[in-house]
Amino acid sequence: MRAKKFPVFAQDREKNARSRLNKTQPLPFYDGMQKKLFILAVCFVTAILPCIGKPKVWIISDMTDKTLPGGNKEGTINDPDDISAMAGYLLMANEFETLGIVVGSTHRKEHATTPNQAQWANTYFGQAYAKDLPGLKTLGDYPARIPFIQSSIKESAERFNPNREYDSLKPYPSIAALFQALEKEDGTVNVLCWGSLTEPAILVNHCLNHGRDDLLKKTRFIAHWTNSSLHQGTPEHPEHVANCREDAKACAYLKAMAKVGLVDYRECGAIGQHGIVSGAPKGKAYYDQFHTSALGTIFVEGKFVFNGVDHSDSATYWTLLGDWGVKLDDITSTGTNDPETERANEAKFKARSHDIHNELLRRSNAAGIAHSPALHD
Ligand SMILES: [Ca+2]
Repeated sequence: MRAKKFPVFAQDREKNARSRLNKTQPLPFYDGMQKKLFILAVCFVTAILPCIGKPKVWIISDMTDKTLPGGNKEGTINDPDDISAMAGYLLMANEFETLGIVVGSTHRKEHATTPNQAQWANTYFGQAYAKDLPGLKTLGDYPARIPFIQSSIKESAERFNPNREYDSLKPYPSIAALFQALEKEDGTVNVLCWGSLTEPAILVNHCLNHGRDDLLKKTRFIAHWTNSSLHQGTPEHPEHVANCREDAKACAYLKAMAKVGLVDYRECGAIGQHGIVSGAPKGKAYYDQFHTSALGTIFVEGKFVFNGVDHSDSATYWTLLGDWGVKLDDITSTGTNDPETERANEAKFKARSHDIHNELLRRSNAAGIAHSPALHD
């Protein structure tokens, strides 16, 4: 029987070479090569580290300019908690690779004639972010800017039609942009859903009709409060919640696709509201501390109610980060949300809510400290 040949490893080759030479003599070739390899490895790690391990994020929000008058409790046509959630996200922006943020993904008819909401967001959040960026950069690798896109359904107020085949994404530039991002990216893209599910549903329909299951395999939807037996919804009708009712057919379609495993859909339930928000520090004195930075100011002024900030949609990105009470593994990928799981996740977020807010405050403080006195307006 022939003796099995084993591969000769680099260290064995070096050992053999050394034994052939004077044992105390250094090996210029190997030592030099090791140094070069070390330098190359350092360069490689330095170049790619900023992107390694950062979750890729696409956000779809129904937020709009809060100064546009309308009929909600705040007298506007905006969803105000999204503004606070977005300010918090921007304070945390070095933790993510942000691919795109869609605003105005809503069915409010008034938006047929309102100004471009991407322009509004790029000014409103963009200016605050730019102002805070020098301070934030002392904490980590924050992107130079964050791109906002206006939703394709903002003017049409269109809802999803499950009987239709969405052959072309041409009429939907914001959905086409997500499709292109999915084509380009290698890893998982996390689509955070903060309002209506029309755009995710059209994307899924389009991918399935074009045999692009490969793109759906890269997509993970993380939605807040599109199902809950405990809050707004009932055990018989957990889908009777605002974010699901906004486009009920889109919501039902996505849940059905998730149930048969065609998409990964993590349903947070109401854990942002009844975990993060309910467990938060209370009182104006605590939140006044955020006013030293531009993003901190937007965070507290977005929706300040019951002595605290409502930023419930933020549950999607705190879950994605996974170190703040609830992690992705705590939520099934099949779009379901049993009451026991929701109750347990609510308690987990509640227990860490002070830590979450203190982390936001730490970042807000760092963001504000670099402001020149002239910028404190
Ligand atoms: Ca919302």
